[in-house]
Amino acid sequence: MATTLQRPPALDSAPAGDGLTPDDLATLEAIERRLLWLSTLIVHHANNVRSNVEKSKVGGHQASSASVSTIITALYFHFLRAGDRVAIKPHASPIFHAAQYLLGRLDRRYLTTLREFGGLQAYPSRTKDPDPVDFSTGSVGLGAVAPVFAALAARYGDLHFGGVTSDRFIALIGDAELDEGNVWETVAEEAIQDLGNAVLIVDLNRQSLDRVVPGVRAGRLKALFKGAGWRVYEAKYGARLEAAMAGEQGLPLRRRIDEMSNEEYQALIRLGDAFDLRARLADVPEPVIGEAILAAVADIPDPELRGVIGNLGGHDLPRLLQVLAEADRDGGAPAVIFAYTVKGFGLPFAGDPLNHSQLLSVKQMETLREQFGVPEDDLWAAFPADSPEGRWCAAAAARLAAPRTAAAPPLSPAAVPDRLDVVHPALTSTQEAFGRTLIRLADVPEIGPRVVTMSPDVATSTHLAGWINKVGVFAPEATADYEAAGQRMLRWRPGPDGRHIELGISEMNLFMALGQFGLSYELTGQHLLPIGTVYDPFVCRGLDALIYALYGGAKMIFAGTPAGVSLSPEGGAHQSTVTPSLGIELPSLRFYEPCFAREVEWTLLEGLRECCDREHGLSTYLRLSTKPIDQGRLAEPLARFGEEELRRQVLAGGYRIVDRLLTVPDLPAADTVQIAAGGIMVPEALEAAGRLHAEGVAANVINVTSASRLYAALRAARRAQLADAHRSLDLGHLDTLFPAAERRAPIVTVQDGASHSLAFLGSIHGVPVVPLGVDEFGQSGSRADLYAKTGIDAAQITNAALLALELVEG
Ligand SMILES: Cc1ncc(C[n+]2csc(CCOP(=O)(O)OP(=O)(O)O)c2C)c(N)n1
Ligand SMILES: [Mg+2]
Repeated sequence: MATTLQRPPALDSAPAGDGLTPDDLATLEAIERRLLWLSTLIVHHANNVRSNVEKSKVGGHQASSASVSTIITALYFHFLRAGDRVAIKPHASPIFHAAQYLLGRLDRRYLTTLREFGGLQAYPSRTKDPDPVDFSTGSVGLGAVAPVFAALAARYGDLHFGGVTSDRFIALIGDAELDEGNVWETVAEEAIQDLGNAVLIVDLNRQSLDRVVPGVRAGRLKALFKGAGWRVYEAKYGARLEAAMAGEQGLPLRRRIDEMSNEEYQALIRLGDAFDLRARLADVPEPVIGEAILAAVADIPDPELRGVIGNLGGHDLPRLLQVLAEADRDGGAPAVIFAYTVKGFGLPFAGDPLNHSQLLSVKQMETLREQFGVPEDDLWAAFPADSPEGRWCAAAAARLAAPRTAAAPPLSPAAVPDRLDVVHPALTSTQEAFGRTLIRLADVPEIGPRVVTMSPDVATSTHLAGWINKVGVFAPEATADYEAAGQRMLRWRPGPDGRHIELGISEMNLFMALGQFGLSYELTGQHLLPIGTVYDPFVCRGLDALIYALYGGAKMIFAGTPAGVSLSPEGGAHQSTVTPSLGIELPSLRFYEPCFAREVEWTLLEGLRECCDREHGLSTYLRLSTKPIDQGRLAEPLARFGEEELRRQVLAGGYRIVDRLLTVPDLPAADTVQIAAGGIMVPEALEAAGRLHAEGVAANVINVTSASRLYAALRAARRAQLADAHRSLDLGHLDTLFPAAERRAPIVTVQDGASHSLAFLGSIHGVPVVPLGVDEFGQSGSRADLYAKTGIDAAQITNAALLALELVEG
């Protein structure tokens, strides 16, 4: 193993940079050393000191933390100010927490709790970590670009309401995160092009998990960013290496290092022997050039040579501070800084291709402690308050703490009305109802102005045209409407007061944007209510970003529309099947599949209420359809329950749209079958119920408006039973839908989606279920064709009901 990589002695003439004196620099370097020590110790303690009864690997990444030690120092101890929002690459969590500790923002007791239950999370978590984490990270690539969308939310909030609390958004990312396609979807997104306050800092250590990344990739990456209109900066070489490569004499050395592959460079900076190192540097096809390279390094003493050749800009504080200041000053477009670093910097395995999960041995830790001058009896020591470092940390903490703009309180859920009384035609779809409801929503005091819609190039086909005509499209500056003269269905008027954000066709970007707008209150002090639309099958295309948003605690609404095979002629590539299961299973998400226009209105308003409850509110998924529904079918249940009660039941997950006691009270309860239909399958279920009645069979039809709420009720009931065996079973709303008196009635479930999604209903009372749904890929055809083919038409629902009754009798 190579010995510890040392920083070369500074040049006497080195400029301290950004107004810093050489003493300041020495203080910052001392802070950096302590950060490096603490982050290494945090991982060491979790793996080698803390008791580990299960004997399982704990993990943690010493090398990844070390790689960003200088960047973290530059950011938290000099560059950052109050309100700045920062994403930290997942594997740098230990050094992030070490910095928070030195800044007094993390209690010392947490330093021994990395990856422990209730302790520091493996990767930075907004919701679970005890210190101020702005963006959760972990799945590489997602946290990397979240700040860009947060910057967009800040821009939007500022232009509409003024006074955001945060105006700089920074991501410190691993270079291998740039392998993830979603990063490039963000980089190329038109909507973020002029966000001069978004900065990505790439920790360019040329290593990923398994290997040194082959070739000289940085040039290609820079060109990609540049081509997409980003500002590109680099902190490539440190002052010592720059000095060696300066002028005519240094040119051969510069060329040699610039053109060298990543693999060769990594091997070079790990060579312990200066003689070998010189020989390898000079090992080029043309001897004359080799001689010139040797001449360029001739004055560098042997003990310093490796440090000079490995002296990269990402470990050179003055260079880093200078480039950060430039990126901050220039503005106009998002910026990327390529900071060249060494993975494992300052640790024995620096630059080792296999250092990702390597840990220092107990002996190596002891050597490091001595080298860094950490007191033996106080391994976790912060700096004394009256030391230069202690004073520096206190000043940095004060700078980060001073709020610049006070945030107004968020909107209250009480500001959301219960109803909007939108007038709908007698025959309309849930998707159309959604569009109409939004238009009315625009005028609701307090709430309406805070609603912002977004869509990945499907605004018109998801029925946002009316809303867009009313509220306009968001753009930082008004642009000319060249089509203004003509009569048009859609007026596209981009300007700073527009309330719809149009994104390119990237469902990833949709959910990234929804997620960050859904945290706008926490991240920018302005409360926004984001509503997105996306074709339902393509929810899966943005699923990772959706999960990321929910994991980070975002509160948002999205409509997956159109959904299912009901979309008919559009064909299999556009017909969703598995999405109801996602709606049921994703944490922090409420899923509704309304059937009638009024139900769309009620569920959308409930979703907004959730967005206003910043503490306990959840996100909301409306699965909508283009299938025309006869709204007259709602009249009877509306009259029977009364609006308030019907609304309550819709929000609780469903209601009996046909109740056998009312329709066929004389038929025996023993012959009853339950037909539970997910949202828009209600018309077919009603027709089947009519046929069954005609055959002397009693059927209830349950309009399942929210499978996720019904499943949550069942789970809660079972958990309560588990917790207290003596308590009587409380099924909550399920008891209204599936009352004890009918507990033997079998169930037919009907879903325009995977049949599995409603099959759980049988376990409420332990009865047979015949689950109908779409379990194959779709195709073009009429709705009748596809319902018949997939077995969800009225005839097959009727047959399934008869089978279900046989299963009970048998
Ligand atoms: C989406 C995703 N895939 C895979 C991983 C596993 N993984 C963790 S770190 C890593 C390599 C990261 O390399 P880089 O971003 O360059 O960071 P470094 O280790 O160099 O600090 C991988 C593949 C992950 N965390 N997320
Ligand atoms: Mg890397």
